[in-house]
Amino acid sequence: MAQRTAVVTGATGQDGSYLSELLLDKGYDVHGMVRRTSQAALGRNLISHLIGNPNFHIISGDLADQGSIENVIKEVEPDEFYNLGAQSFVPESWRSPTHTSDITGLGALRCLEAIRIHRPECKFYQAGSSEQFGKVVETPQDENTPFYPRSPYGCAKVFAHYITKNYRESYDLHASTGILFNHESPRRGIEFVTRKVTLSAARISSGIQASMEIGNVEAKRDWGYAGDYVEMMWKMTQRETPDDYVISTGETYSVKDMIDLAFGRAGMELTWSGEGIGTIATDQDGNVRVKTNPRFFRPAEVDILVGNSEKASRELGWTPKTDFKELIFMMVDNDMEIVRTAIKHGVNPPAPLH
Ligand code: NAP
Ligand code: G4F
Repeated sequence: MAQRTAVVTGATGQDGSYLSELLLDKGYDVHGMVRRTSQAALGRNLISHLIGNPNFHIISGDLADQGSIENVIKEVEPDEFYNLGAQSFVPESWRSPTHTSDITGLGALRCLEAIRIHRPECKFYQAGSSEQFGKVVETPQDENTPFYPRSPYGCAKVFAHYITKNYRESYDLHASTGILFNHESPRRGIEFVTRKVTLSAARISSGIQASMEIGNVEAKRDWGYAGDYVEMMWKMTQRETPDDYVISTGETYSVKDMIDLAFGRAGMELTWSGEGIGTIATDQDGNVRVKTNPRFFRPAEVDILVGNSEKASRELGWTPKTDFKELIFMMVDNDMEIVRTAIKHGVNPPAPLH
């Protein structure tokens, strides 16, 4: 079989880096579509280890720019196209709603248009989100659960979902959406809650930070490991028939549960008191280690997410391999190592943003 070629948008992100590795392992020629402005964003470089691999290429393109995506398609002539690029941080979507709608929503349409015009045989994967379920109307959520997005980000993903389905039905494109529930890893951006917590736990246990400020600790999420989830993206494009699939673990935990696990791993047993914006947690020595700050609460919250991925289990052979505890321990251990190494070399360890 001839070597297959894939384009990955969002290649510099968490999922894009894992998916690029997976496709390279499978023998693909991989083209990571990268926007000009991202070159050295905050020192986060998740794909430096892939540069130099003869089958990995960086190609310039921006989801805001139709022409650039068409050029990518014409130049690469891909067999598969994975649209993982997005403005993916929910709070930022209230601060930049039109930008988020443009990149996260219209960006998907631009990719579909480019494929429809120049490469209709190319298979397309859209990175959908459990944020589409938002203020959930049933629990657990599956492919038939109605959407009720709660943020400009969620609205943009709902648009991307339906436009993908419409291009599938209107033009017979092989276009699928994976409705992925939260998935994390040591490569997670430091603005997302799991990484903010694991990095803070590492910094506090090393004595370089006193406490962590946080938002709503009662919110519940269905958290999985990103390294497990990217394989399902590939499996969707390998199906004879394109379709939409929920990918989730089926278990839900609160932010508070996650903080307890992470801080416990870093040697701090927390006791919680107060509620809402008055919530605090102290360690075994009576030090306040966690306090809430209204700045981290959202204009509208998604209170609980938990997925039912029976369809993916049946049709794609999906079983999550990494459980919640293993995931959080993996992230804390990684951040402890990062903090230790930085201190040893006399440089400032990374600090959580937002
Ligand atoms: P991430 O780490 O935030 O990565 C987002 C990627 O999008 C980055 O590579 C970023 O590039 C790129 N991007 C942003 N604006 C762009 C633009 N204008 N043109 C081209 N690329 C652009 O996100 P992730 O966690 O890997 O998530 C991957 C996808 O899955 C996203 O679409 C996200 O919305 C979706 N999703 C994620 C989860 C999750 O829990 N992780 C769950 C459901 C859905 P820069 O380096 O230039 O910023
Ligand atoms: O980690 P988060 O910022 O992720 P969120 O909003 O669930 O979105 C992530 O998962 C989606 C899939 O469902 C993706 F589509 C999306 O791209 C992204 O990857 O927040 C998780 C929860 C929220 O309920 C938030 O209110 O944690 C709560 N939280 C409490 N304190 C906080 C904080 N979140 C952040 N980021 N920072 C806090 O200080």
